Amino acid sequence: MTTHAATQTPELQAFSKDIRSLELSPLWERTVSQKPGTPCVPHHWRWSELEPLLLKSCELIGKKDAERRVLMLENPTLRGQSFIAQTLFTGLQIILPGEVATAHRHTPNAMRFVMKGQGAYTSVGGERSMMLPGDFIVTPNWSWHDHGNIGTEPVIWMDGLDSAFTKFFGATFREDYPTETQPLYRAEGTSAASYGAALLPVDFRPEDGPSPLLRYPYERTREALETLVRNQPLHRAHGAKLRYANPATGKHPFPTMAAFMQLLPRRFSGSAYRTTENTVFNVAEGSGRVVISGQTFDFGPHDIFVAPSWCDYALSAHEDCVIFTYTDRPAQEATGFLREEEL
Ligand code: GTQ
Ligand code: FE2
Repeated sequence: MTTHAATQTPELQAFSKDIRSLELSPLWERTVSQKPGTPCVPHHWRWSELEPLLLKSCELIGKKDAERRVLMLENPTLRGQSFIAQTLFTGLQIILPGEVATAHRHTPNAMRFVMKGQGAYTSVGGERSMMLPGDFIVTPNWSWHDHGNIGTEPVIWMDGLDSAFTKFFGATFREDYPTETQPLYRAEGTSAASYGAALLPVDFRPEDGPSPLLRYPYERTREALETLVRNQPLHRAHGAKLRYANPATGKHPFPTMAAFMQLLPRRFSGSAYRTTENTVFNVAEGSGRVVISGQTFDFGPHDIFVAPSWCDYALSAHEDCVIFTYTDRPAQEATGFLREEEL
């Protein structure tokens, strides 16, 4: 890299100092990084530590104390700032039997990845969807949403939001719904019937934006990957990997966030890869190892780890692994910033 250090004459020093009082700064003295990557670091959260803490939080925080019982996963470099990487929010939400997480809406888009427990539902835009482990669920921005647990066990899921984008743009808005839950005016399964069978309503005109399909059931994702692993060569770095698509457009489920599921067969040893995407991993099944920027993390089911932009990573599987990921890829594709390489 070339740097053009200006000769520091007394006159130039005085000049640089003087202009500061006018809120000006000389580009030739700037120190901000002009390289890929961010100050964020790779990090691993173990389920064995997360689950007891989530259960403990239920004793300490009642549903009346918090509209959502969520533990945020923060990058060690972003303490107190709510984000797991510069562009992504990750929270773990727990809801006990009988509880309701009241209806609201906000400009950030949200996704859920269900980790443990049955009996919870989410209502989005007048339609209720049950949430089963491994399901990927879409909450389009500005749509009313409330959650509830009508089962008999705690339910835990991961929330992924693009609130870093709304914060960056100064475009964060939120509203409470006037009542605890929203009225339901579409039968459960309507979104799946309309958009989830590789069919579309006859008068439907696709529009860019979040996916109209609200729930992507794990069963179908798992089966698709299983078939591909048996019948197709594996990608050197990613094994068998599929991306969740907006069925109306073929694009990503959100304008800002992409989501993926991959299957790494037992003993798979992936090659190294890096991308300018910030990537959050959630292990649906299996155990293995990931090396991110030289740091080794041995992971098991429900562990979460983050690979910030341009950190190289390599995945390997001790047993069959199914791994959910989400990233800021669509935003980087739209801007032309995205770069990736196999190493
Ligand atoms: O469930 O609506 O983790 O609004 C953060 C913000 C969850 C939610 C989060 C939210 C929600
Ligand atoms: Fe929300």
